Amino acid sequence: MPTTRCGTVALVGRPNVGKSSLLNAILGTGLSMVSPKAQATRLPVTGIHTTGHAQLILLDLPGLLEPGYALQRSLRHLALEGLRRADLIVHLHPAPEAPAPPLATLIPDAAAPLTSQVLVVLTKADLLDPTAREALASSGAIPVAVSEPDTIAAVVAAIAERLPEGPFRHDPDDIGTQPVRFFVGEYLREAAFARLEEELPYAVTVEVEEFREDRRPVYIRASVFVERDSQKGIVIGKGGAMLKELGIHARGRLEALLGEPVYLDLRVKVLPNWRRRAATLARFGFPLPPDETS
Ligand SMILES: Nc1nc2c(ncn2[C@@H]2O[C@H](COP(=O)(O)OP(=O)(O)OP(=O)(O)O)[C@@H](O)[C@H]2O)c(=O)[nH]1
Ligand SMILES: [Mg+2]
Repeated sequence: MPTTRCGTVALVGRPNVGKSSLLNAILGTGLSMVSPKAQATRLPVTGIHTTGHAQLILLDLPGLLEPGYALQRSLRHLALEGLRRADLIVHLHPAPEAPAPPLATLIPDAAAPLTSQVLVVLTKADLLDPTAREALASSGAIPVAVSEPDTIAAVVAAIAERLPEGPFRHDPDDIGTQPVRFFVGEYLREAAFARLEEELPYAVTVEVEEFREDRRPVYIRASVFVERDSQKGIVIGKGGAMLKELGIHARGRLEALLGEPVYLDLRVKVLPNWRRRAATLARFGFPLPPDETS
């Protein structure tokens, strides 16, 4: 029997460097939400990629940033936790801003030094001109561009050879571990990031109230929360037009994931300051660091 390798791989870096895009490119499907706006990923998304004798359990983590308010402190806490439980850390940094700084400069608050190996990947390499690209190749760094399958294959190979030996932990056909229910909120937020401006997408969160997979179409009832009445008006839009657009986007993404038609029943509700309050963060599944919960 050939040796198999399997391990947890944390995708880390500043917001917007291309972590979710790399996960999707490796999986060959748009599982994780992507946005040109920073701080898109909140709860970590797990993707599984099995190739030959290696199984990569990839954690797409929130971007590391200096937190301002409670939700951001939760996201940083989630990212640090993901880092700690990884067998391998992939530090993503944009190629046009190479070289990457040492990962330690991004996490001066990590409670203990990281023991996992770190692999540096330089993203968005397609944005470099050919001379800069050549200089990068000779530096030994791993450049990647989501539009270039060869570079994705090279990253997968570099990750696979660094994983510990061990049996697969998931069915090789699985691509993720989270229920479709989780992605209802993700794809609604993806639409909000694409269609709403400035601070508004950051004020959006989603709660799924009913998920009936036994019905055709699959029936999903969810509330879209914002922080103020004025935001509620914008999310609903003139005659409900904006909410309809958000729903159409999310429905399309969910139907692709489920392979079934979906009916999405949406309401918009106001929950003042939900991003800054421990109780509302807990309700939406965002843990605060231990020093804030005591
Ligand atoms: N040109 C180019 N753009 C890319 C590439 N990879 C990602 N992007 C773009 O970079 C932006 C951010 O991508 P994401 O994958 O959402 O970045 P992220 O690191 O997950 O961001 P957060 O979740 O906010 O931390 C999006 O507009 C992507 O389309 C790439 O290889 N080339
Ligand atoms: Mg992301």
